[in-house]
Amino acid sequence: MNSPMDPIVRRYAGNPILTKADIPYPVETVHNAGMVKHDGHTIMLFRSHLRTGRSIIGIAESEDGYKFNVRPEPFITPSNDGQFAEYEEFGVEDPRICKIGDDYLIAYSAYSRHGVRIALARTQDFQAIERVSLITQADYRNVVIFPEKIGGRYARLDRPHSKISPWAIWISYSPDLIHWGDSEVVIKPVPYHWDEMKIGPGATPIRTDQGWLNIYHGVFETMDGAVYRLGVALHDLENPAKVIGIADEWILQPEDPWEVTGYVHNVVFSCGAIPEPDGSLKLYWGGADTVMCVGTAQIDDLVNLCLTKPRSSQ
Ligand code: BMA
Repeated sequence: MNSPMDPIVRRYAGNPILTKADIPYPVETVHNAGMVKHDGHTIMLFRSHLRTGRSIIGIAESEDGYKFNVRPEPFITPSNDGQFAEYEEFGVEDPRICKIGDDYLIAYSAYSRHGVRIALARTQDFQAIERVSLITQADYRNVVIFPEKIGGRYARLDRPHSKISPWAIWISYSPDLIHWGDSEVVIKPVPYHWDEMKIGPGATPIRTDQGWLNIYHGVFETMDGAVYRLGVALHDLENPAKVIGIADEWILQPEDPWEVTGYVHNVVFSCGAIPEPDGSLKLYWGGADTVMCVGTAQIDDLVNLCLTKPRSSQ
């Protein structure tokens, strides 16, 4: 349990844990990594900007979740084949990983002259990768798939891009990972609040006894540009469209020098967190779209924040 003086997310003293200096091929950034445990190792799929300004996805592995070894080759680069080539022309970004059965599903942003869509790929071993489908139209970002079927269907949170209403978090369902529907909005930004400009799902939802823990990002526009922070919400286990509570306060904001300054200033952005058997959580985030960082939190503390200090407006 954290005391009122402790931060709810404790930054690792060795941050940043991965930078462009660690990558054995030329890149300018290392950030917004999807995370999962596979065969006892922690897998990190991280985004990097090339010097063209376009992004690719690399892979690193770790025994302890802090020290990562980067593979010599990137893991996902824009496809040269058919439909995927058309929609990945400008790059692949921000992967989220979900383990379901023996499959690891990787949902990532596919950028092209047609906008940004979400592509879904599948692997069982983080060696071979198979592209499954493009699962949204343009413009969508931030798809996280729940790590188990709910009511017999796959479920996901996502964030359509809309200029009419503030960018909000939606839920959709699918029988087969290809066709998605029954969509509805589940969390909206709150006016004059740290997430007022836009919000989006971050880490793959984490099952707790009290509900699905959703670590999301929220953006606030200032005179000096946007500030990206992280917050938490709790969704009903059987019906995740029902939000039990959304913490009023953010859980992490840009504070370290490599979060405040970099490729994009004032950004902490998460695409993955790993729950540990002892009830703790390793939360990973990109700092200033430039480096990867990690911190720890108690899952109970995050759940309690949603339950005991919720926003008044949902
Ligand atoms: C969002 C996405 C993220 C990025 C963030 C801050 O729109 O592009 O990949 O981390 O902006 O630049």
